[in-house]
Amino acid sequence: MRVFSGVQPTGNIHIGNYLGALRQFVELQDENACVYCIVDMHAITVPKDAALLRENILDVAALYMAVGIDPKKSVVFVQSDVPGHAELAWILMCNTYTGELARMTQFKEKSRGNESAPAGLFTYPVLMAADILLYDSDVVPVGNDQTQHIEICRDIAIRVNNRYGKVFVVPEGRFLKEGARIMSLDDPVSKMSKSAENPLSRISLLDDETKIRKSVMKSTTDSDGLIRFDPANKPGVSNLLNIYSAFSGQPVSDIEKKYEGVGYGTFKKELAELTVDALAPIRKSYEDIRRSEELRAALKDGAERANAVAERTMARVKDFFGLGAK
Ligand code: ATP
Ligand code: LTN
Repeated sequence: MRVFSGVQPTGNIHIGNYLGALRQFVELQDENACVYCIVDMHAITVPKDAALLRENILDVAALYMAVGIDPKKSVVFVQSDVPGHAELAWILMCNTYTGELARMTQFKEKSRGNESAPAGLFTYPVLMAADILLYDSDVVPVGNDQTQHIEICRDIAIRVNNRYGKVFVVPEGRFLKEGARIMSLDDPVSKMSKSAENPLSRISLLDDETKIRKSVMKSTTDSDGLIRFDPANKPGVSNLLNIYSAFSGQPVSDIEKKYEGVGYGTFKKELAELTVDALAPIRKSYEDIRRSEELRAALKDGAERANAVAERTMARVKDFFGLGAK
Protein backbone atom coordinates (compact mmCIF):
# COMPACT_ATOMS: atom_id res chain seq x y z
CA MET A 1 0.00 0.00 0.00
CA ARG A 2 1.02 3.57 -0.57
CA VAL A 3 0.64 5.52 2.64
CA PHE A 4 0.66 9.31 2.93
CA SER A 5 0.31 11.63 5.86
CA GLY A 6 1.26 15.12 6.91
CA VAL A 7 1.85 17.11 10.07
CA GLN A 8 1.99 20.88 10.34
CA PRO A 9 5.29 22.37 11.52
CA THR A 10 3.63 24.42 14.20
CA GLY A 11 5.82 23.37 17.10
CA ASN A 12 4.51 21.80 20.30
CA ILE A 13 4.05 18.32 18.84
CA HIS A 14 2.19 16.68 21.68
CA ILE A 15 1.33 13.22 22.90
CA GLY A 16 -2.00 13.46 21.04
CA ASN A 17 -0.12 13.86 17.76
CA TYR A 18 2.23 11.08 18.80
CA LEU A 19 -0.34 8.53 19.91
CA GLY A 20 -2.84 9.54 17.23
CA ALA A 21 -0.55 9.89 14.28
CA LEU A 22 3.22 9.47 14.58
CA ARG A 23 3.11 6.06 16.25
CA GLN A 24 1.01 4.71 13.39
CA PHE A 25 3.42 6.22 10.88
CA VAL A 26 6.22 4.19 12.40
CA GLU A 27 4.20 0.96 12.47
CA LEU A 28 3.19 1.34 8.84
CA GLN A 29 6.63 1.92 7.38
CA ASP A 30 7.86 -1.67 7.46
CA GLU A 31 5.15 -3.14 5.26
CA ASN A 32 4.24 -0.20 3.04
CA ALA A 33 5.58 2.55 0.80
CA CYS A 34 5.20 5.51 3.13
CA VAL A 35 5.42 9.19 2.34
CA TYR A 36 5.48 11.56 5.33
CA CYS A 37 5.26 15.25 4.68
CA ILE A 38 5.85 18.33 6.80
CA VAL A 39 3.10 20.57 5.51
CA ASP A 40 4.63 24.02 5.77
CA MET A 41 2.29 25.56 3.19
CA HIS A 42 -0.67 24.59 5.35
CA ALA A 43 1.06 26.28 8.27
CA ILE A 44 1.02 29.70 6.57
CA THR A 45 -2.79 29.77 6.34
CA VAL A 46 -2.23 31.59 9.63
CA PRO A 47 0.55 34.24 9.46
CA LYS A 48 3.84 32.91 10.80
CA ASP A 49 7.19 34.37 11.72
CA ALA A 50 9.57 33.23 8.94
CA ALA A 51 12.57 32.39 11.11
CA LEU A 52 10.38 30.50 13.55
CA LEU A 53 8.67 28.53 10.78
CA ARG A 54 12.04 27.37 9.43
CA GLU A 55 13.05 26.22 12.89
CA ASN A 56 9.74 24.46 13.41
CA ILE A 57 10.11 22.59 10.12
CA LEU A 58 13.46 21.20 11.22
CA ASP A 59 12.12 20.50 14.71
CA VAL A 60 9.27 18.41 13.34
CA ALA A 61 11.55 16.60 10.91
CA ALA A 62 13.92 15.72 13.75
CA LEU A 63 10.98 14.59 15.87
CA TYR A 64 9.68 12.34 13.09
CA MET A 65 13.01 10.64 13.06
CA ALA A 66 13.32 10.58 16.85
CA VAL A 67 10.04 8.66 17.18
CA GLY A 68 11.33 6.09 14.72
CA ILE A 69 10.47 7.19 11.21
CA ASP A 70 13.41 6.02 9.16
CA PRO A 71 14.14 8.34 6.22
CA LYS A 72 15.65 5.41 4.35
CA LYS A 73 12.46 3.37 4.57
CA SER A 74 9.99 6.23 4.27
CA VAL A 75 10.06 9.35 2.14
CA VAL A 76 10.26 12.29 4.56
CA PHE A 77 10.16 15.76 3.05
CA VAL A 78 8.89 19.32 3.30
CA GLN A 79 5.77 20.16 1.26
CA SER A 80 7.04 23.45 -0.24
CA ASP A 81 10.14 21.66 -1.57
CA VAL A 82 7.87 19.86 -4.05
CA PRO A 83 6.09 22.33 -6.36
CA GLY A 84 3.56 19.70 -7.47
CA HIS A 85 1.49 20.24 -4.31
CA ALA A 86 0.56 23.83 -5.15
CA GLU A 87 0.21 23.01 -8.83
CA LEU A 88 -2.17 20.14 -8.28
CA ALA A 89 -4.09 22.12 -5.66
CA TRP A 90 -5.05 24.66 -8.33
CA ILE A 91 -6.34 21.98 -10.67
CA LEU A 92 -8.34 20.41 -7.84
CA MET A 93 -9.72 23.81 -6.80
CA CYS A 94 -11.26 24.08 -10.23
CA ASN A 95 -13.10 20.84 -9.41
CA THR A 96 -14.20 21.74 -5.90
CA TYR A 97 -17.43 23.53 -5.03
CA THR A 98 -17.34 26.67 -2.92
CA GLY A 99 -20.40 25.29 -1.14
CA GLU A 100 -18.61 22.16 0.04
CA LEU A 101 -15.66 24.20 1.29
CA ALA A 102 -18.00 26.57 3.11
CA ARG A 103 -19.48 23.59 4.97
CA MET A 104 -16.14 22.43 6.39
CA THR A 105 -16.32 22.69 10.17
CA GLN A 106 -12.65 23.62 10.51
CA PHE A 107 -13.15 26.62 8.22
CA LYS A 108 -16.30 27.66 10.02
CA GLU A 109 -14.57 27.44 13.40
CA LYS A 110 -11.42 29.23 12.34
CA SER A 111 -13.02 31.99 10.25
CA ARG A 112 -16.19 32.58 12.28
CA GLY A 113 -17.73 34.53 9.41
CA ASN A 114 -14.81 36.96 9.42
CA GLU A 115 -14.55 38.69 6.00
CA SER A 116 -10.77 38.92 6.34
CA ALA A 117 -10.21 35.21 6.88
CA PRO A 118 -7.49 34.23 4.37
CA ALA A 119 -8.67 32.45 1.24
CA GLY A 120 -5.99 29.85 1.99
CA LEU A 121 -7.91 28.88 5.10
CA PHE A 122 -10.93 28.28 2.88
CA THR A 123 -9.01 26.20 0.33
CA TYR A 124 -6.93 24.38 2.96
CA PRO A 125 -8.76 21.06 2.34
CA VAL A 126 -7.97 21.26 -1.38
CA LEU A 127 -4.24 21.58 -0.74
CA MET A 128 -4.56 18.62 1.60
CA ALA A 129 -6.34 16.64 -1.14
CA ALA A 130 -3.49 17.55 -3.49
CA ASP A 131 -0.95 16.26 -0.95
CA ILE A 132 -2.70 12.91 -0.87
CA LEU A 133 -3.60 12.48 -4.54
CA LEU A 134 -0.17 13.54 -5.81
CA TYR A 135 1.32 10.28 -4.50
CA ASP A 136 -1.50 7.94 -5.59
CA SER A 137 -1.96 7.21 -1.91
CA ASP A 138 -4.13 4.27 -0.88
CA VAL A 139 -4.22 4.97 2.82
CA VAL A 140 -4.03 8.13 4.92
CA PRO A 141 -3.43 7.58 8.64
CA VAL A 142 -4.93 10.49 10.61
CA GLY A 143 -6.84 11.36 13.74
CA ASN A 144 -10.64 11.39 13.70
CA ASP A 145 -10.61 15.17 13.53
CA GLN A 146 -9.56 14.79 9.89
CA THR A 147 -12.61 12.77 8.78
CA GLN A 148 -14.17 15.64 6.85
CA HIS A 149 -10.90 16.44 5.10
CA ILE A 150 -10.48 12.83 3.95
CA GLU A 151 -14.08 12.74 2.78
CA ILE A 152 -13.72 15.88 0.64
CA CYS A 153 -10.47 14.52 -0.81
CA ARG A 154 -12.30 11.35 -1.86
CA ASP A 155 -15.21 13.37 -3.27
CA ILE A 156 -12.87 15.51 -5.36
CA ALA A 157 -10.95 12.46 -6.64
CA ILE A 158 -14.17 10.65 -7.60
CA ARG A 159 -15.56 13.77 -9.27
CA VAL A 160 -12.40 14.27 -11.35
CA ASN A 161 -12.35 10.58 -12.28
CA ASN A 162 -15.97 10.79 -13.41
CA ARG A 163 -15.21 13.82 -15.55
CA TYR A 164 -11.80 12.92 -17.00
CA GLY A 165 -11.17 9.18 -16.65
CA LYS A 166 -9.07 7.22 -14.19
CA VAL A 167 -6.92 10.16 -13.07
CA PHE A 168 -6.61 9.49 -9.33
CA VAL A 169 -6.44 6.65 -6.87
CA VAL A 170 -9.31 7.19 -4.40
CA PRO A 171 -7.71 7.05 -0.94
CA GLU A 172 -9.07 5.71 2.33
CA GLY A 173 -8.61 7.24 5.76
CA ARG A 174 -7.14 5.03 8.45
CA PHE A 175 -8.64 6.41 11.61
CA LEU A 176 -7.91 5.92 15.24
CA LYS A 177 -10.15 3.83 17.39
CA GLU A 178 -12.74 6.01 19.08
CA GLY A 179 -11.46 6.79 22.55
CA ALA A 180 -7.86 6.87 21.35
CA ARG A 181 -8.24 10.60 20.92
CA ILE A 182 -6.24 12.46 23.50
CA MET A 183 -8.05 15.33 25.12
CA SER A 184 -6.80 18.57 26.61
CA LEU A 185 -5.54 18.22 30.19
CA ASP A 186 -7.16 21.40 31.47
CA ASP A 187 -10.37 21.09 29.47
CA PRO A 188 -10.93 17.38 28.76
CA VAL A 189 -13.95 17.91 26.52
CA SER A 190 -11.82 19.49 23.79
CA LYS A 191 -8.94 17.73 22.06
CA MET A 192 -5.35 18.24 23.06
CA SER A 193 -4.08 20.88 20.65
CA LYS A 194 -0.81 22.49 19.63
CA SER A 195 -2.38 25.88 19.47
CA ALA A 196 -4.20 25.97 22.83
CA GLU A 197 -3.03 28.93 24.88
CA ASN A 198 -2.32 27.08 28.12
CA PRO A 199 0.87 24.98 27.79
CA LEU A 200 -0.33 22.85 30.71
CA SER A 201 -3.24 21.69 28.52
CA ARG A 202 -0.85 19.44 26.62
CA ILE A 203 2.27 17.34 27.07
CA SER A 204 4.66 18.15 24.26
CA LEU A 205 7.10 15.45 23.20
CA LEU A 206 9.99 17.74 24.11
CA ASP A 207 8.71 18.88 27.49
CA ASP A 208 11.18 18.42 30.33
CA GLU A 209 10.34 16.25 33.31
CA THR A 210 9.22 19.12 35.50
CA LYS A 211 6.75 20.33 32.89
CA ILE A 212 5.40 16.82 32.26
CA ARG A 213 4.82 16.25 35.97
CA LYS A 214 3.21 19.64 36.38
CA SER A 215 0.82 19.11 33.45
CA VAL A 216 -0.32 15.72 34.75
CA MET A 217 -0.62 16.78 38.39
CA LYS A 218 -2.62 19.90 37.50
CA SER A 219 -4.89 18.14 35.02
CA THR A 220 -8.62 18.62 35.46
CA THR A 221 -10.48 15.65 36.92
CA ASP A 222 -13.66 15.61 39.01
CA SER A 223 -14.65 15.29 42.62
CA ASP A 224 -16.01 11.74 42.98
CA GLY A 225 -12.57 10.22 43.50
CA LEU A 226 -13.20 7.09 41.38
CA ILE A 227 -10.70 5.97 38.75
CA ARG A 228 -13.20 4.74 36.23
CA PHE A 229 -13.45 5.01 32.44
CA ASP A 230 -16.58 6.99 31.66
CA PRO A 231 -15.87 9.66 29.02
CA ALA A 232 -19.36 11.19 29.18
CA ASN A 233 -19.40 11.79 32.94
CA LYS A 234 -15.71 11.65 33.81
CA PRO A 235 -13.87 13.09 30.79
CA GLY A 236 -10.75 14.10 32.73
CA VAL A 237 -10.12 10.76 34.43
CA SER A 238 -11.04 8.85 31.26
CA ASN A 239 -8.50 10.86 29.29
CA LEU A 240 -5.79 10.10 31.83
CA LEU A 241 -6.70 6.42 31.68
CA ASN A 242 -6.35 6.52 27.91
CA ILE A 243 -2.92 8.11 28.14
CA TYR A 244 -1.88 5.57 30.77
CA SER A 245 -3.09 2.72 28.60
CA ALA A 246 -1.35 4.06 25.51
CA PHE A 247 2.03 4.40 27.22
CA SER A 248 1.88 1.20 29.28
CA GLY A 249 0.22 -1.04 26.72
CA GLN A 250 -2.20 -2.21 29.43
CA PRO A 251 -5.93 -2.31 28.74
CA VAL A 252 -7.96 0.40 30.50
CA SER A 253 -9.89 -2.22 32.49
CA ASP A 254 -6.65 -3.53 34.04
CA ILE A 255 -5.62 -0.02 35.03
CA GLU A 256 -9.04 0.63 36.60
CA LYS A 257 -8.57 -2.52 38.68
CA LYS A 258 -5.03 -1.60 39.65
CA TYR A 259 -6.14 1.79 40.99
CA GLU A 260 -9.38 0.72 42.64
CA GLY A 261 -9.76 2.61 45.91
CA VAL A 262 -6.62 4.66 45.22
CA GLY A 263 -6.76 8.46 45.18
CA TYR A 264 -6.24 10.64 42.09
CA GLY A 265 -2.96 11.95 43.53
CA THR A 266 -1.22 8.56 43.42
CA PHE A 267 -2.68 7.70 40.04
CA LYS A 268 -1.51 11.00 38.58
CA LYS A 269 1.95 10.65 40.08
CA GLU A 270 2.41 7.23 38.53
CA LEU A 271 1.02 8.38 35.20
CA ALA A 272 3.48 11.30 35.26
CA GLU A 273 6.42 8.92 35.81
CA LEU A 274 5.19 6.57 33.09
CA THR A 275 4.99 9.52 30.68
CA VAL A 276 8.41 10.85 31.68
CA ASP A 277 9.93 7.40 31.01
CA ALA A 278 8.14 7.01 27.69
CA LEU A 279 9.26 10.39 26.40
CA ALA A 280 12.86 10.43 27.70
CA PRO A 281 14.37 8.32 24.88
CA ILE A 282 12.50 10.35 22.26
CA ARG A 283 13.88 13.60 23.64
CA LYS A 284 17.41 12.27 23.81
CA SER A 285 17.33 11.00 20.26
CA TYR A 286 15.70 14.24 19.08
CA GLU A 287 18.53 16.32 20.49
CA ASP A 288 21.15 14.26 18.65
CA ILE A 289 19.30 14.34 15.33
CA ARG A 290 18.36 18.02 15.50
CA ARG A 291 22.04 18.98 15.81
CA SER A 292 23.26 16.63 13.10
CA GLU A 293 24.09 17.51 9.50
CA GLU A 294 22.19 14.43 8.36
CA LEU A 295 18.85 16.04 9.06
CA ARG A 296 19.02 18.49 6.16
CA ALA A 297 20.57 15.84 3.92
CA ALA A 298 17.70 13.46 4.69
CA LEU A 299 15.12 16.13 3.84
CA LYS A 300 16.90 16.96 0.60
CA ASP A 301 16.94 13.31 -0.37
CA GLY A 302 13.28 12.99 0.64
CA ALA A 303 12.33 15.99 -1.52
CA GLU A 304 14.11 14.48 -4.53
CA ARG A 305 12.33 11.17 -4.13
CA ALA A 306 8.98 12.89 -3.59
CA ASN A 307 9.54 15.13 -6.59
CA ALA A 308 10.20 12.17 -8.84
CA VAL A 309 6.78 10.72 -8.00
CA ALA A 310 5.05 14.12 -8.08
CA GLU A 311 6.41 14.96 -11.52
CA ARG A 312 5.11 11.68 -12.91
CA THR A 313 1.67 12.29 -11.44
CA MET A 314 1.55 15.88 -12.70
CA ALA A 315 2.46 14.80 -16.23
CA ARG A 316 -0.38 12.28 -16.13
CA VAL A 317 -2.87 14.77 -14.67
CA LYS A 318 -1.98 17.42 -17.21
CA ASP A 319 -2.53 14.90 -20.00
CA PHE A 320 -5.98 14.06 -18.69
CA PHE A 321 -6.87 17.76 -18.48
CA GLY A 322 -5.20 18.76 -21.75
CA LEU A 323 -2.97 21.28 -20.01
CA GLY A 324 0.32 22.53 -21.47
CA ALA A 325 1.72 22.62 -25.02
CA LYS A 326 3.66 19.39 -24.80
P1 ATP B 1 -4.20 22.28 16.17
O1 ATP B 1 -5.06 21.69 17.25
O2 ATP B 1 -3.33 23.39 16.66
O3 ATP B 1 -4.93 22.61 14.92
P2 ATP B 1 -3.19 19.64 16.08
O4 ATP B 1 -2.69 19.48 17.45
O5 ATP B 1 -4.51 19.05 15.71
O6 ATP B 1 -3.16 21.16 15.73
P3 ATP B 1 -2.12 18.74 13.55
O7 ATP B 1 -0.83 19.05 12.90
O8 ATP B 1 -3.31 19.38 13.00
O9 ATP B 1 -2.08 19.09 15.10
O10 ATP B 1 -2.30 17.17 13.61
C1 ATP B 1 -1.30 16.20 13.33
C2 ATP B 1 -1.89 14.81 13.48
O11 ATP B 1 -2.18 14.52 14.85
C3 ATP B 1 -3.21 14.59 12.76
O12 ATP B 1 -3.24 13.32 12.18
C4 ATP B 1 -4.24 14.74 13.83
O13 ATP B 1 -5.42 14.09 13.52
C5 ATP B 1 -3.54 14.12 15.01
N1 ATP B 1 -4.02 14.70 16.26
C6 ATP B 1 -4.04 16.01 16.60
N2 ATP B 1 -4.51 16.18 17.82
C7 ATP B 1 -4.80 14.95 18.32
C8 ATP B 1 -5.33 14.47 19.56
N3 ATP B 1 -5.61 15.29 20.54
N4 ATP B 1 -5.49 13.13 19.72
C9 ATP B 1 -5.17 12.28 18.72
N5 ATP B 1 -4.66 12.67 17.52
C10 ATP B 1 -4.49 13.99 17.31
N1 LTN C 1 -4.79 18.79 7.97
C1 LTN C 1 -3.91 17.88 8.61
C2 LTN C 1 -2.47 17.97 8.14
C3 LTN C 1 -2.34 17.52 6.73
C4 LTN C 1 -2.48 16.19 6.25
C5 LTN C 1 -2.26 16.28 4.84
C6 LTN C 1 -2.76 14.97 6.85
C7 LTN C 1 -2.09 18.31 5.66
N2 LTN C 1 -2.03 17.56 4.51
C8 LTN C 1 -2.35 15.13 4.05
C9 LTN C 1 -2.84 13.84 6.05
C10 LTN C 1 -2.65 13.94 4.66
C11 LTN C 1 -3.98 18.15 10.07
O1 LTN C 1 -4.24 19.25 10.49
N3 LTN C 1 -3.73 17.17 10.86
